[in-house]
Amino acid sequence: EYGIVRPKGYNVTFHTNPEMEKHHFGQTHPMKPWRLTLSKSLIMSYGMPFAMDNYIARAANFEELNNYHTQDYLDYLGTVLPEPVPRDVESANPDLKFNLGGSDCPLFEGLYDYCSMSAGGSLDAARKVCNREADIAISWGGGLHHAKKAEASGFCYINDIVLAILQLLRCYPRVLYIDIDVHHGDGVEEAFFSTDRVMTCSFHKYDPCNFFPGTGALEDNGPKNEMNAGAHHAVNVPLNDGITDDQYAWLFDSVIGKIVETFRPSAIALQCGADSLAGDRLGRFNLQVQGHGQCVAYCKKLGLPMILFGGGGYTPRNVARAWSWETAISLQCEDKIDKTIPEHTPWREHFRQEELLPSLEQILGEARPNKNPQKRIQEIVQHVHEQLRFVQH
Ligand code: ZLV
Ligand code: CA
Ligand code: ZN
Repeated sequence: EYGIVRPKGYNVTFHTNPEMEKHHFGQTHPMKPWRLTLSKSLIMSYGMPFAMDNYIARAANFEELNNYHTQDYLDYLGTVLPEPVPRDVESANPDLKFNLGGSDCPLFEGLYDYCSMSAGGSLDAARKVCNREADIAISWGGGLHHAKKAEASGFCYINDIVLAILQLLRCYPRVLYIDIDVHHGDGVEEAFFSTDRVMTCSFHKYDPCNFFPGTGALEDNGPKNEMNAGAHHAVNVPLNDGITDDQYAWLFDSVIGKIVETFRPSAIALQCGADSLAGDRLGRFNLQVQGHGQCVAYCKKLGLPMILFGGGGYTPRNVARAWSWETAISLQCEDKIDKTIPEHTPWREHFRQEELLPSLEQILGEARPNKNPQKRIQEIVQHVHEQLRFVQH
């Protein structure tokens, strides 16, 4: 009815699991799997599923998770039970096993199922990109970039991105990982620290003492030892509060443009954490749906096979806006989309602001003061260009 048709000459696959969305981290926890339901319902109300191949993500099995995570960690993750009385402060128990059960990574009902479904969706996406059934594969339930080999971290238990990239490496010589979540993509950087087959690039709010996880300085570019293949293959773009669409777009294009020129990736893995949007409950940036989506549009234009992952995003209505818009960009139907949210959209009132009609683009909320001087933005680009002189593929 909206005239959204399959894009000519290429294919998009969409991987979700409605069971995943039913899990709860706890009343006060900012991570709300329900945002995935809200996103999908908006994508559906625009008629986008007609233009792509939709798959129910299967749960990843032990063997698949074990391709990165240790047996010990997975065994424990599969058997721990939610605490009958929730602990609210880490200080009550400073030595959590595998960092599980604290307030960032609580134990909840069905935790293992939730993790294996998130990983399953991203692995399915990677396989579709590998066997050329998808040019773009979307896994909004993935993007959990902080999880370590044998440790949970920052709301992430299983690193679905690492698992998906490992899959891509079976069919593509070089993979570029890009991370536009407001937090540093430390888990993915760490996993591929010593290889020159993956370049990681994270844009994030950086304040070592006051903002999680505190890593990702401009000068942290991989192993310091030049003999290590991974040297120079980690790109970090540390930012301050309040960065705007224009600055971000310029930075993104300059940095990614140079990386593509020197590293010459054969596939892209793009983590689209929506906590970099203005008005996010945990975020600090001022990005609009437009600016966030511009990153996806830029990558799509490169014409390389690509996976889109979700990630952070703590103001569910804005998460749904961004990921719907980015699904539309993937389907090349941006121009056919009515920016007023369709009448029949479930929870439509959620998107209404003041007396205005509910809009796909408009994010309400006080703009944060921009603490990123243009001079610093230029220095960052300068540093990245110098770093990439060491990279030639
Ligand atoms: O978006 O948390 O600051 C991908 C992602 O990148 C911390 N955690 C750590 C360091 C010491 N703790 C504090 C413990 C926090 C307790 C629970 C919250 C509860 C309510 C509101 C906010 C938070 C919170 N936690 C805000 N920031 C944190 C970070 C973790 C951020 C993870 C981002 C995940 C999905
Ligand atoms: Ca990031
Ligand atoms: Zn985040």
